[in-house]
Amino acid sequence: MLEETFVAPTPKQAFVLAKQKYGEFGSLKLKKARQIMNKDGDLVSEITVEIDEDSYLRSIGMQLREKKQDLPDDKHNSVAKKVGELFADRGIKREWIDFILKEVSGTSIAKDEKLLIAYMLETIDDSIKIKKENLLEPKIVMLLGATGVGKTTTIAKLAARYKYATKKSLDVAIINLDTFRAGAYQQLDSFANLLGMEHRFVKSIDEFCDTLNDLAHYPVILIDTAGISPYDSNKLIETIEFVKSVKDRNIEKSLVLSAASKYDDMMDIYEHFSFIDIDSLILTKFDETRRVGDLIAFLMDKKRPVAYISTGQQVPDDLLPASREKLLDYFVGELNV
Ligand SMILES: Nc1nc2c(ncn2[C@@H]2O[C@H](COP(=O)(O)OP(=O)(O)OP(=O)(O)O)[C@@H](O)[C@H]2O)c(=O)[nH]1
Ligand SMILES: [Mg+2]
Repeated sequence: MLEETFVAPTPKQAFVLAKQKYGEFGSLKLKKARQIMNKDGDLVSEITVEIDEDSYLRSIGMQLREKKQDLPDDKHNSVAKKVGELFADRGIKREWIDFILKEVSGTSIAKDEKLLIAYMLETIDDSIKIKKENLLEPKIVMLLGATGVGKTTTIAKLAARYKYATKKSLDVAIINLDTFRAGAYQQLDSFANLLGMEHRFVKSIDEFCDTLNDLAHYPVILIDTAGISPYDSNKLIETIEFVKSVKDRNIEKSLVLSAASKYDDMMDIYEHFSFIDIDSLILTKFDETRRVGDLIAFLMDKKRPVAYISTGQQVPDDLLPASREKLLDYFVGELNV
């Protein structure tokens, strides 16, 4: 038996989600239901259902073969070992792999290489969170991250998306808090001029609050910040002060990370920014790497929703709303299966 958790506003809606996924393939058994607090402080319902192996296999479109072929144990172990190593070599954490292998141990999934890979990919897919794009919703978004990851370029791409990607076209203003880097003003100013957008350069907290008030009539405000390396506490403290100074407006804080970074570096950066509640992630430089296993492992650990994927330097084209399919596509390409 396999278990899966579904979350929705009510237990009934959560069960409907489970039925949508597995219901047509067999009966579902409810194992647990509880109320949990989501990140926005709302009470939501979480249910855990038990799915039998056949229903699971059918739901992922696999042909059922002879159930429980009596393969010798060493055959079963060698499939699990091979698939385990395949994922471990691509950066997926050993504890997670062992947990999954234990979960499927003794079932027909564990005896078939393709099925086991499909099962592991499906489980990874389930644990990656996506933030759905809404180009019609007014918002203030602040981009944060290490130096050179692509914050400013992404601000320009986002600004162009809000302004030109839908008929409704929300007016965009840009605030630049990067007081550290020479040339930071000019870089964003030339984008803003090109796109015909308001651009303000702000040097102090008072100025920041005044500017937000001044620009209150803009439905979308994008805020660029200075690149902060994990060892630069001064810049981090200044940026935290900027964030904490705004009490009456909701700012979405989005951490920009390079997809080419190593797992430990991503964890360090994420921890470094942990004083600022990060709401979403923007992943850049997908065009510069063929190895996204570290990134996938990081996303599975931190469970922060991914909002966008950047695939190159071109403004505005090289920015995509994030999707699980896209992220998994990169990873499957790397698995070479
Ligand atoms: N290949 C590639 N290059 C990118 C991508 N996004 C941004 N860049 C490039 O990365 C470099 C740095 O981009 P910026 O947008 O200035 O990065 P930043 O995070 O604002 O940098 P700082 O403000 O100095 O911290 C530029 O040459 C961009 O063109 C991407 O998705 N792929
Ligand atoms: Mg910048």
